[in-house]
Amino acid sequence: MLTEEDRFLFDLQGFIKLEGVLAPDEIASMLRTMEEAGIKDPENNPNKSRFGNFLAWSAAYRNLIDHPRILPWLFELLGPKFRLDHAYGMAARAGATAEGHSLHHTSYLWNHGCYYLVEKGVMHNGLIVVSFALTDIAPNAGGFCCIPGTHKVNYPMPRKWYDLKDNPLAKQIPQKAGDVVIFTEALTHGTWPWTDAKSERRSVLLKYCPSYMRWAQKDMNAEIEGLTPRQKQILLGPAVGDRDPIPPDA
Ligand SMILES: O=C(O)CCC(=O)C(=O)O
Repeated sequence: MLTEEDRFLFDLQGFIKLEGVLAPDEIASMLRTMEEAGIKDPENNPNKSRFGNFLAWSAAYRNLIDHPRILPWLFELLGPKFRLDHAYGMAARAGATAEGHSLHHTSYLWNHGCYYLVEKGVMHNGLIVVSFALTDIAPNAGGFCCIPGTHKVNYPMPRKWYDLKDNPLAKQIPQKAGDVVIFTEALTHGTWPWTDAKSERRSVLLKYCPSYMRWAQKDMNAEIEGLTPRQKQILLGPAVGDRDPIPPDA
């Protein structure tokens, strides 16, 4: 159940940070699995350092799809019929190609894929991102950044504020390993280059949308071994009709 505070903060900022969603032993085993899968030589360029297919790695990864701390947020932000559209991981280390993923998206122009609106007290979103940190993201280390509040601006953002360099509006959001940041894709956001030489970034991002929508070129693979019936349902392709609500308890 979301609290009054949760709703207020998400509406105000366009994102929310949930602390301690994953336990240290879960994280350690997920990082081991990731290492075994060969994700160990990241570049500090999100276009090179993104990796996929992690849902096939283990039940710990698959269980992120309908994690009990996250599900109430998905129902609140997307309603009872939503789907997992795509998912990828981010790996970064300092000293590699120092490029970030520049700030993108704004709610100023209606974008059918990533909107944020509140109608009669209910939030509606085009795409919701759930970002699980598997390693610490220290203040100013790099990683996810955004301009809070831009998911509901009414005027175009001056061009200069899309640039991450010396941007007084952009905020980097620190996370501890196990914390989750949920944000609406309508928020102006991006990836700050990773500068922390003492640690590397390992995060996995799951992106959900209403059941009628698809962002990716193709559906997620719902034939991965080990998915529960509810997880399979969340991975279904887009449809308006003939779609059951996701069961809150499974
Ligand atoms: O976590 C990040 O680095 C931000 C990723 C991003 O820009 C996105 O999901 O579109």
